[in-house]
Amino acid sequence: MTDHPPQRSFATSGQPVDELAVAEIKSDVLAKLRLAIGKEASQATAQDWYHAAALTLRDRIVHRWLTADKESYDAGRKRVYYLSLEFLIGRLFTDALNNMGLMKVFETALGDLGVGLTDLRKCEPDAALGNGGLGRLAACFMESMSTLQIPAIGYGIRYDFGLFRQVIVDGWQHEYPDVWLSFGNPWEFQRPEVVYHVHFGGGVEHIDDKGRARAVWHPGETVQAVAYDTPIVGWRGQHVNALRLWSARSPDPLKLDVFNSGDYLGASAEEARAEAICKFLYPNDESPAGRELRLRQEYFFVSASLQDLVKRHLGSDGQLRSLSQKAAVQLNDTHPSLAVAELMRILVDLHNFRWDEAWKVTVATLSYTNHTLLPEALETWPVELFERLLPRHLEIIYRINAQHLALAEERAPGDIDYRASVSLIDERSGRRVRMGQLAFVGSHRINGVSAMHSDLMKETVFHDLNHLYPGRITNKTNGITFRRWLMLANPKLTSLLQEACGDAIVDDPTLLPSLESYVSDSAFHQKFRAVKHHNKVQLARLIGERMNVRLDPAALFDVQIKRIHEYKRQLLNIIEAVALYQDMKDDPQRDWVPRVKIFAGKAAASYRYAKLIIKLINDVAEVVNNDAAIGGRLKVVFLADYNVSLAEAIIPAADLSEQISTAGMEASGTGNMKLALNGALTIGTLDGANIEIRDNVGADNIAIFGMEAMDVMLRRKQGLDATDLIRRSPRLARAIDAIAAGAFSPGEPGRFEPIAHALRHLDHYMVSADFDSYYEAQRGIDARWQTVPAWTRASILNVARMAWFSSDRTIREYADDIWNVPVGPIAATPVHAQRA
Ligand code: NBG
Repeated sequence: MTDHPPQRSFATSGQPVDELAVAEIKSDVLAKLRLAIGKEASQATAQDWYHAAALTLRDRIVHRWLTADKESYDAGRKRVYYLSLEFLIGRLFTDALNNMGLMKVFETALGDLGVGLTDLRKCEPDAALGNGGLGRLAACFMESMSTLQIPAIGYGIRYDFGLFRQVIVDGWQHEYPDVWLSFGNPWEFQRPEVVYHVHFGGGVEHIDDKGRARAVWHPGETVQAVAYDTPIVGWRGQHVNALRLWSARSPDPLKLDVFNSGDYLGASAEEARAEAICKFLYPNDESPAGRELRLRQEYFFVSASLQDLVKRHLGSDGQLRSLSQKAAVQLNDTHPSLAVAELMRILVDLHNFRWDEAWKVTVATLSYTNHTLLPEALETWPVELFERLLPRHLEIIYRINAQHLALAEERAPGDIDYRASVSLIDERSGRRVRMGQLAFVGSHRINGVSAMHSDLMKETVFHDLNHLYPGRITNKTNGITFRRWLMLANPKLTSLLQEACGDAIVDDPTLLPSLESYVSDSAFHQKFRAVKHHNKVQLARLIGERMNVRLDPAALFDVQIKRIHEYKRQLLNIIEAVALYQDMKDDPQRDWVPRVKIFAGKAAASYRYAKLIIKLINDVAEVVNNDAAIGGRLKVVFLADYNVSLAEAIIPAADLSEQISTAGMEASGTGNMKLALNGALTIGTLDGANIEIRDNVGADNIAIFGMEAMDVMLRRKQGLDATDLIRRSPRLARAIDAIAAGAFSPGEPGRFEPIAHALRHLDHYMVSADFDSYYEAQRGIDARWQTVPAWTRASILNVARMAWFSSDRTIREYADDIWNVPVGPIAATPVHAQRA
């Protein structure tokens, strides 16, 4: 590494460097290199340096961690347990450095050793233990809980392979395993002594225990859950919480007699079956085996986590009646819903609680966050599978359902439809357990993730449950941690904000509005634009290196980065690109605004249509990027393998943020917040948190287009064909015709026929229906871009008015309204909502 000059690129300017501290870090890193890695500096690879530096930093975090843990136990503080099958953490090194206030010291120390921090950072693999928004939200929340000094544990699964690595070959997505642990993981502590048994299968015996009926589960299979802890350090390093991830193994890893008989594979079959549970983030659920594995994952992590927290509670309180006073368990989506039945089982079967008493404790302890209204994402499981895998839990669910349906009968006597709608068992096509309903009934609070989403929950999926349990649904609009998404991702903007609003801005985002006093200051405009330009040059360089496409940093960088899904409508965006391209060819002399359309995102491996959309984007790129007739004024790029680190590179460089989901379908969005905070203007529908972004930044500083949620519902009900609509829009018709005729797939003209067909007929996602409105909004964006001061002004106002979207604000709301836990002394001033 010594041939690379150290790069100094993080927001550390202005901090004086403590020479003593630098010397200490240098000597500690060298000691780690020798003692923990077993190498001399002269032999060390970049990976070795990274590990030595990470371990040096970890030592410093551990001291705070142990202290914080002891203090919170001694004080008898209530603890939050965040149960999530996904934590999309990304890299931790610079995050932890920044929060510990050690960025400058490490940068200097490593620089003296001839090692650049930026290079080192790249040695850390992204921890991609999540799919998208839900998993990333869990990661932001973990950081905010530490920052706000809320004692908390995040519980999840330590997947051997995270979200697949996406490779684009000839425009098509291919999936490869993500081997993130191949070099070891310096952040985690294995806890071999923290092991729980998790059972599956078998049968249930009902016995008479001194006149009291008792259920005894005789399981057929047992798996061990082993804990791995990762410290999550909060801002200013005051508090550290643990992310505890479970790994699965067999209690009987090798059958020696079988091995000795020569059957080597058979000898470790049980081990393989157990380990399958933590092998992949998301087993393909197209096959019954994949679906069963998913349910096994859910129960595995719920059971281990509840055993762990019950043991903690008993350790400090000696009994479980007070559980809800010391523990708040948040269920992140329906994946941990089994916690309702499992906690009941623990209380009733193992701790002799009376049913009613156990139910009170359960409901008071649990709460549930819903992240989507899409029916396919609201999990249900066949009763038959439950019976086989979790027979006792099924009995418990039936009993919960019986009391719940009795209440329904009381509220609406004789109303069979009402009962069917609230029941925990869906009887419509085979009998299935509804996990959303289970989580709802077993929780004292159910929250949506944006104002509109929470309202829609009340009106749609949980309409009847809301009627039965009024007051339980509450809204907690998502947020993002500004430490990662502003300070780390965009050090130049951070420095400028410190200059303009004062250094305290890094502690307190409520100071952001003071930026508004610069909104007409042309000298400030210039600096602000210089920051964006710098970030765009960096991104253009990255894209040039990866994809061999040359981009002009002066062009408008138009960004859509998120999972590829029909409702997110990457299709609308790429069709607009086609129409724009055709218009440019018609009239090449016009002063078209140079635009770069940047896409990134993964499609679920089994989602063929989404993969076809990726192919279409790449095929359009191939034609448009190589057509000299448009003079390079439109470029389309699809960046492969989107992950947290790539997001950190793209977001600071974005001018325009595409948040164009079909209204009513995006629960909240968080990318929309990250992009606006970094000065991108949003073009979006009235969906999810876009609405609250508009309320905060002002309608003049965002481009809203398209149908509203109610119109969408209405149009869907009418089942209208889009043919008429397309006839009235020659521009749309021409774009679809070109795609259908193979203009972008000359080697296989029929390739995109399924897309053309969907657009022309049912148009379920309203791509055709919203096209004209979107196209107009885009031309409005062009016009605004051409008036530089107006654009800059809107961009500054976006930054200035995003304070409310800090995940610290969100976590304060959870703490007050759901968990009933105090927040620590950091940033004690409440963040004011600026909602109009
Ligand atoms: C996603 C929603 C997003 C939302 C995140 C975080 C799921 C199931 N839902 O709109 O689609 O921002 O959750 O709440 O991943």
